[in-house]
This record gives sequence, C-alpha cells and structure tokens, in this order.
Amino acid sequence: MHKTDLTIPDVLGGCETAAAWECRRADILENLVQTEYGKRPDLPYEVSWSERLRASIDELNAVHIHTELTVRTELGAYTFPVAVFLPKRDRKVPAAVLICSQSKSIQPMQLPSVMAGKRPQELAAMAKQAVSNFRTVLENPARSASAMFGTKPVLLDLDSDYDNGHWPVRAMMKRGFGMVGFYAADAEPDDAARYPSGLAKIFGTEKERSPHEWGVLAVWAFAASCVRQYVCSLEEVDEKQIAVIGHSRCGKAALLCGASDTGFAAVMPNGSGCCGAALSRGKSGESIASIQAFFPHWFAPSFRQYAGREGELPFDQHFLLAAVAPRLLHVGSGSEDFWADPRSEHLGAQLASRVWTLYGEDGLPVQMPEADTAQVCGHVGYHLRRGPHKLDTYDWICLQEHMNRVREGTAEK
Ligand code: GTR
Repeated sequence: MHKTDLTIPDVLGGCETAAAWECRRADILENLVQTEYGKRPDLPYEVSWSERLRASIDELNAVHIHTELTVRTELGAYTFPVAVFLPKRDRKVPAAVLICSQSKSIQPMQLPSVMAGKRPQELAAMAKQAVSNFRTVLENPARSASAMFGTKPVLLDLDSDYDNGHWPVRAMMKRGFGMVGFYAADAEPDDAARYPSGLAKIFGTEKERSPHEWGVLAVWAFAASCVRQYVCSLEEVDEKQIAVIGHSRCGKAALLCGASDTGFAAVMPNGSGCCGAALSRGKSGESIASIQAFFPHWFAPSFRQYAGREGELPFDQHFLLAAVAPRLLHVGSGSEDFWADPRSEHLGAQLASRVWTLYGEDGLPVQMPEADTAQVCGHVGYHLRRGPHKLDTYDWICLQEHMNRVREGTAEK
C-alpha cells in the first residue's frame, strides 16, 4: 500500500502551457537520465541492417523477417539479430518493438524465481536482507543475486514461437499489428561482471564508469531506438504508429527509450516497477537500495547516492513517464506483482497524466481500476491484469486497442 504522507515533486513545476512544458521536459530528461540511467558517451554512430530471411508464413497470414542490425562507431561495429512478423494487409500497419527480457537459451538474465508467489512481507524481508548486504553484494552482484534468489529459466524463440504471451505473434497478426523483437541480452548482456561487452563497448565505455555514464538499461533503450530506424524503412509499417514495449527490467528500458526517442508514437512499460513506472517515494517491494544491490550495472554510478534516500531525489518516476507527452503512454501492471507494486505504478501514471491536461486531455482517475480492466483517457492509459509478474497477451491487446482508439479518435479525453 502506498503511503500518503509524502512530499512528491510536482511534475508541472508551474508550467501552464504545452510550450512551457516542452522546455521543462528537455531539462527534466537531461537531469534524470544523467542521474539515474546514465548517458551514452558522445560518439557519432551509424545504424545499418541486412535482412537474412524473408518468408511468408501461411498459417499466420504474415511475413517473417530475420534481420541483423549493425551499429558502427569509430571504435568498432556490433551486430545483433532482430525478428519481425508483419500481418499481410493492403494498408500500412502499426507495430511494436519489444525489448525482450526472455532468452532463447539459458542465460543469467532471469527473473529470480523465489520472488514469484511470495507474500509482501516475505519480499520486504528479502529486500531488507539485500540492503543490509549492500556492500558485500556489490562485490559480486550477479552471483549473489542468483545465490539468494535462484533462477528459473523461461525460454522464448522470437523467430519460431507464435503463442507465447510475452510474444503473442498469432494473436497480434490477427489484429493487424506488426511485431518486432530483439533480445536485450543480445544488445548488451545483463551481467555486471561482463559489462561492457556488447553495444556499450563500441561507445568506449570501460569497466570503471564515470559517474554519469550509461548503465545497461540505457544501452537497451538505445538499441531499441536503433531498431526503430530499421522498422521505419519497412514499407509495410506505418512509421507514425510504432510503439516500444518491454516487461520488467526491459519495461524500465522501454520507458526510458520511449520517453527520450520521440520517433516512437507509443510506449508501454509493463510490470516495470522500481525505476520504471512506479514512484520511488513510498513504494513497497523493491527499492532503490535493493535494486542497486543486485543490479548496479543497470544504472549510472551516480545513482547509488540515492539508495535508501528516495526523498532526496529531485524528481520521481512520474517525471520520466511525463516526458512521453503528448504521445501515447500505456502502463501495465499485474495485480499480484507485489515486488513491482501496482499501486505505485498507477500513482506514477496518474501524476504524470497531469501533463497531458496541458494538451486538452483529462488525465487518469485517482482510483485504480478493477483487475482485468483498462483505464484509457486520451493518450494516457493504465491497465491492471489479474495475476503475477509477467507480460501476457492481455497486456499486448490493451496497448493495441489503446493505439487503435487514439488513431480512430474514439479515446475519451
Ligand atoms: C527483478 C528486479 C526487478 C525486475 C525483474 C525482471 O529481479 O528486481 O526490478 O526488473 O527482475 O526483470 O524480471
């Protein structure tokens, strides 16, 4: 339950017009990215791609493309694969880029399985333990995290799985919605001990990062922006209707990506919790201290100063959510996802939605919706899926229907 006696920084900061907000937005993003996720070293780069396979899949009435995407800087080139499914239609289709947190084979990037099904008190005790272990854990976060939590592999093949809720190709092809996915770990492995070894390496990031240098979440967000450039080149896709979506750690990255890259028309952080859509102040479950105990490589080194000091942050997560305005923001939660804290995710979206009022919309209601219900107010939406921490077909449908309503002009303001 979110505490109510908190001082939460005001996202509008006195802005009364959209023009005033747009100046403030630029400052907010600069400051927030520097402090929390870290910045990409300022090196020129080029993105190119090569389609390795293009095949018609009759059972889906769709085209499957497998592409290799290359990012090049003066320090080298890095290539990772992208899977695409496009429904066959006689018009351009909307599409989403998924930053995929699952893997094709067993890798270290897994949801700690012991968190699943835990009661809030048990999770809180685990977090407390993590915080008290802060120093020790930081020495070898990846090993400590798996030792404390264990791992449960969830495998997904983006090129051949059609019926996985994380990547429901069959259902979305029927709805005329294009799907583009890449494994986050292919862009940059989710392993503190190996960071940097993927995209971050060709930008000159070293093991010892400077205080405001990018962490892995920012690298994944950047990778999704590079993928968007490729998606814009596909003639089957409406380049004004491209969303970015991710779940959990990749929901945080999707939010960062969509907030920063205005080429994305829509953003869905799903189950993104701590350092995603959830307000840090008053949050239950995961905290800024515990997340950095396990995953220090996700953030800028400077963010460590806020471990256990949420109240001192000059912003909160609704500032990042608001940076999506006036584009489409849709936040998804699972009703049993105590670690992410749906109430704090809803509060983040609701407070951020005040910025959309500058564009003539009403903003989200203060009340959370019932489970398995979506709230859609103009370009801002929130839904609460009944169930645990995961990305499921229902979440995808909520995003697709929200985008549809906005496109057809039928979303109430
Ligand atoms: C957890 C982490 C969460 C979330 C999750 C996931 O271990 O504490 O912030 O990102 O992993 O990615 O599934």
